[in-house]
Amino acid sequence: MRLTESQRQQYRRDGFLLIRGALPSAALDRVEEEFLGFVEAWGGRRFDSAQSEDLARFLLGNRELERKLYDGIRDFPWLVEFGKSREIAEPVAELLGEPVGLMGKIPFRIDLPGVTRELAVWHQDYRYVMGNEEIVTAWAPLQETPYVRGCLMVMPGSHEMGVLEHDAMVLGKRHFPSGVFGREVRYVEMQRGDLLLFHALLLHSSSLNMSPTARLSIQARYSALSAPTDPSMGHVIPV
Ligand SMILES: O=C(O)CCC(=O)C(=O)O
Repeated sequence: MRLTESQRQQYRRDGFLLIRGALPSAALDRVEEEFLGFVEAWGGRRFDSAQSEDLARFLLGNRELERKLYDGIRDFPWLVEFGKSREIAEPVAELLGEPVGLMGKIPFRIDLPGVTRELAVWHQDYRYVMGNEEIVTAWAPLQETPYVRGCLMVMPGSHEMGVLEHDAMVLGKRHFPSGVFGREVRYVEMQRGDLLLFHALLLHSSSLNMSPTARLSIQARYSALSAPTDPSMGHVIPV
């Protein structure tokens, strides 16, 4: 799939691009299956769907397992395979206009109902990802993610503000830039299969999962191969 000129312009102007139905169902099924396999192997219970309310309750009651899944899953090769898929890598390469690489550290988020522990408050990825300011994050939910399941929020055009100091702190450990809240905020509701690509300087935030089921998502990051990256983001894998 090639991006249209209007999609490229949108990304340049807004700092993000939502591509509906970009990801094949089979790729998402595979990730979901792997996740449920870990729940079974590490938690001793089999669930047929990651959208089961029983699963959310099971994980809410088992903090240690939730932590183990959160930290353990990011190291697996099937996440790299997912990140290398052409449905993501090709549009990213088009946006950056040159060959790109996938950064080896690929977070897999598990946001359980009502849990604020992992909430990412307003931030620019550059603060954490470093390396270079053109890095693209590909955010892919494993399920429908409307407002009530905690869709991402973005501030269109905020990437034009340059690198911001994240000078304020909340929830004991999260930093955000103060003085940015007069801007337009967009809630990006997504379906399974949709893909959100955004610029490393775009201001964005989690919102709370208020649904009865888990909100699972993958955040793969891509850099131009010619640009510097920070070693903390892992080895850059050409795609
Ligand atoms: O998924 C979320 O809620 C936040 C993700 C995020 O902020 C990021 O990937 O940079």
